[in-house]
Amino acid sequence: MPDLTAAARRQKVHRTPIWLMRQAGRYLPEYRELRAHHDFLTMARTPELAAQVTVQPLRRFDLDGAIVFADILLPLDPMGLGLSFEAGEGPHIAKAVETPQDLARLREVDVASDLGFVAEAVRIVKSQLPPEVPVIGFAGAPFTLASYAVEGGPSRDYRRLKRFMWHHPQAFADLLGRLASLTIEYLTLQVAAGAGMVQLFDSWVGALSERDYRRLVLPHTKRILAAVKDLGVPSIHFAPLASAYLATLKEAGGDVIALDWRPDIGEVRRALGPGVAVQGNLDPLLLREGPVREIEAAALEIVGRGGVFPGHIFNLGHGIDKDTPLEHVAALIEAVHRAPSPGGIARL
Ligand code: 1CP
Repeated sequence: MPDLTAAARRQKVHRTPIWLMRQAGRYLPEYRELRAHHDFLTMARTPELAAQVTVQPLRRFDLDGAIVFADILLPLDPMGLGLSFEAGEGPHIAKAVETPQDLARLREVDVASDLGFVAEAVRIVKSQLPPEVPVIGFAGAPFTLASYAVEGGPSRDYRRLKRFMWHHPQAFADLLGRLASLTIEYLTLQVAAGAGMVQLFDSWVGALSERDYRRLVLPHTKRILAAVKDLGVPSIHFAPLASAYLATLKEAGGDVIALDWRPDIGEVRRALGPGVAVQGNLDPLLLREGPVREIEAAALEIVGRGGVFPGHIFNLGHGIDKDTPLEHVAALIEAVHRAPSPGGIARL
């Protein structure tokens, strides 16, 4: 079994596996070169280009997994919300959900035809990589997807979404329920195409109180992660800033909980116990700024503290910054692979 999936299942590994969120992206000159000729959505929707970008970081670095090049927002477009990416401004949703009545106009997505290009990219990548490097499929979680659907783009405080949630709890539940059903079908499609594990990105859910998270979001996340379990692949649940209520996140049922860079990974593992794996948790800004000896020292400590039980996947606490020097990435991967881990590793 590849080290990445073994770690997700809390089994012994040869060395601590590492991959980086946003590893296929703008810090790579070969990505920028390709991107100069194609807009982002064209790249994501053309399987050959998406596959090429997915394997770019693997050609350079000894990474343990390949995350398919796509975006969590892609499913919103076939729902009829109108997705575009404006240069330098991030995503834009043209037909945002403003009232409960707006839910009636949302289209039923047929994942095989509307999002089949992602499955095709997974198939191509899988055929190009050795079996010890799994393809990581992914999707946005319902709350984070709903944040774009309701806010119309990035938001500082999610005020519209929270207002919608508190004033129209039934419509909010309907919206999250629809997004959860779509996400289950979308992840099923990616696994059928060859994804060996999946990550669910709930990037902005940490804006919620524990109370609202538990009442209004957790049931939907639970349903998705249970469905992924039935597919037979491990799941990673990324909910940065929600580490304020880690025990509640654990109830969602993912095999791996992904941490941002704030909590001490050793304390988190002791609090959660040996029954769940953990991913993380280097500060992406440290990887960008360096110096290399500080990156290496932090990596060594994270591997040591994260490895108190089997089941640690090394990653950053959030996506890699576009201005990160390539030498820093290379040094980090080497340091993680070399580092001794107390409980997680048997040199097989
Ligand atoms: O200009 C460009 O080249 C586009 C930049 C870009 C890239 C490279 C965007 C726009 N998306 C992506 C790819 C992407 N997005 C991947 C590919 C695989 C990899 O990790 O290498 C993944 C997993 C995502 C996931 C994603 N998209 C998230 C969740 C992860 C996170 O950072 O929390 C979110 C929130 C998005 C939305 C999105 N897409 C793009 C941008 C700039 C954003 C964020 C906008 C915002 O701040 O709200």
